[in-house]
Amino acid sequence: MKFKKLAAIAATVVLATGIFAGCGSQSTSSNSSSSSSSSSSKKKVIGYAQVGAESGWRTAETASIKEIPKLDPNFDLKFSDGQQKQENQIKAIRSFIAQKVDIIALAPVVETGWDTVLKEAKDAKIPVIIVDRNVKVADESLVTAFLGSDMEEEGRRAAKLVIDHFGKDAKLNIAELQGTVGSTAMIGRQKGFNEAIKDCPNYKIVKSQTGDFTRAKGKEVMEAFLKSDGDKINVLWAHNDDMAVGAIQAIEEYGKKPGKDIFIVSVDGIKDMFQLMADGKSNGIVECNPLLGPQLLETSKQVLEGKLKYKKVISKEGVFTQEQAKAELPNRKY
Ligand code: GYE
Repeated sequence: MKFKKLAAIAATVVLATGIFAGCGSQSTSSNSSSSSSSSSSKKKVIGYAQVGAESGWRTAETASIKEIPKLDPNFDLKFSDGQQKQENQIKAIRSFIAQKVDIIALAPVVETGWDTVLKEAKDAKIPVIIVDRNVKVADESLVTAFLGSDMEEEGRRAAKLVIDHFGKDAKLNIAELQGTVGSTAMIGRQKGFNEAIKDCPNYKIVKSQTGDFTRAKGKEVMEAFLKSDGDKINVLWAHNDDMAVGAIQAIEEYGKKPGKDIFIVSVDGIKDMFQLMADGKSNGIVECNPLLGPQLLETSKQVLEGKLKYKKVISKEGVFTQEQAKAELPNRKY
């Protein structure tokens, strides 16, 4: 009885980005081929319902997922790009069910609205692994495992970069570029940041709007912020790097110096942002790990063998200041 209960409790493990980045091709592929190369059985198929191609982070994640068949020739991948639309992702899942894939992996664009289609997957006895952002479902048995980041923690870390620089008592007017509304990445980062600045009586979020995680919208929204409150804003908090990259262009076009006149923090850690930070145009990056392919492969194997170790695997991620940017740039893998 006790044993059963223990086994049923979802375990959470924290793993280092470095481990995944390093273990990538060699160790994962050699392990797996030795364990199942003798059989001539059919390849296992993972159906991946991706969000879209909205950001540098996403491009890196897609590339990492597409590595799976190279890491382990016993696996095939069916990949669908949802173009940031939930209805496309639902269609993709239904098509994976019809094709009888072995595993469905979903990077959900938003958190809610998945109950029906995930129940269909469960009824078809196809395990579902949620990757990157999370889902909110009434019946937790619809989800076999989750791999991704702690988005609230990322928001808290972004706030800490600001607090460490200015101090708790500074008077700040903060402009916030939100990610896709309703996504875990947006909800969690906003919540974490706002909680962390609660003890800073003079920090004010004066502007807050979504830029949908893209460079183009980040630029457009920042232009509008500057037009109405240009001389007031002294901090930009962007839920991802790409929106910050767009906003930096807008700030320069407006005639201000990004990284100096406006202190900038963002989440992800893509190379372009590290370069801008090394150039003095941004001030802080909270890392978010997109290199989830090797982990998805490993978790899929465990699920298919009935040996799932952890229901939740949270990536371990770093924080970088402007002073660290130059030294870190050559190490970036995405
Ligand atoms: O931060 C952003 C992307 O869900 C963690 O989505 C992901 C976020 C990432 O578009 O750049």
